[in-house]
Amino acid sequence: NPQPIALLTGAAGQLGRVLAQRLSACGWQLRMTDIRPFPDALPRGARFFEMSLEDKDAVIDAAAGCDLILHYGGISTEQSFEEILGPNYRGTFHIYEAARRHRARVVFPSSVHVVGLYDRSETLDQDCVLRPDGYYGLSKAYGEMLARVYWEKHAVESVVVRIGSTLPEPTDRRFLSTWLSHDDFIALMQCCAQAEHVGFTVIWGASDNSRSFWRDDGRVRIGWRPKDSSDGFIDQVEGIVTQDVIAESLQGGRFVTVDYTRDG
Ligand code: 15L
Repeated sequence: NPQPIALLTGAAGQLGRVLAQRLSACGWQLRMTDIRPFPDALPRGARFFEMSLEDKDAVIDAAAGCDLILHYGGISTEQSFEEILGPNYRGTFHIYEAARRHRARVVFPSSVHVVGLYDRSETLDQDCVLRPDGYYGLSKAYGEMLARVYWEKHAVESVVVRIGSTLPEPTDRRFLSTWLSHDDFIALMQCCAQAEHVGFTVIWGASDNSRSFWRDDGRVRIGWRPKDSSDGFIDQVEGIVTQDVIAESLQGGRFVTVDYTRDG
C-alpha cells in the first residue's frame, strides 16, 4: 500500500512529536499544524503550519489533498470549560468539516477520561455508557459523537481511539492498566490508515496488559494487535500510587480529583 498523505494536528504536543518523527520515518507524507512552533527539526517531507484550530478556513486549507487526518490538537488535560471550548469543541468541529470536504478519514484520539468515573474493578466494553470525569473528558465524548454524526450523515470514516496512557514505560500502578507503548501506538496508527474500511470504529488504546480495564472493540476489523504489555513492570511500579482515595479507585486517576466536590 502507498503511504498516506496525512494531516497531523497538535504536532508540537507530546504525542504529536512522537507521531511526526516515527510516521515520517515510515515514509508518511505529513502536513503538520500546531498553535505553537514545532520544536524539533522538521522531519523529511513534512510541512508545518503554525495556526489555530479555531480558524476554520485554515483547517480546511491545511487538510486539502490529505487522505487521513490524525487529530492530536487541542487541550489534553483537565481545564476550565472556557479553556477547552475553543480548541476541543470548535476545533474538532472544523476538523470534521475539513474531512467531509476533502473525503478524508479521521483518527480521533478519545481518552480514558470518557470513562474516568468507572471504578477500576469494572471491565468495560466499547458500547458502555460513557462516564466522563470532567470538562476534558466531556469534550472527548463530544468528539466521539461528532465522529458518529459525520459517519452516519456524511459517510466520513473515523477510528475513535480511547487512549489510556501513551508513555515510554508505565511509571505507576494505574499505568499498569492503561499503558499504550509507543510501538503499539504507532502500529495502531498504521492500521487506521491501511484498513480498507473502518466506518465508525472504536478502539481501546492500551497494550496487551493483563490488568486492563477494557475488552471488546473494533481491533479485528482494522487488523491491530498490540505486542507489548505492562505485565513486566508490575514488580517495579505496583507500589507507586497517589495518596488520594478517589484518584486511586477510579479509572480516570488524578483528573477525577480536579474540582471534585462530591462528598461521599
Ligand atoms: C489523557 O487523556 C491525557 O491527555 C494524558 O496526558 C494522560 O494523563 C492520560 O489521559 C492518562 O490519564 O493517563
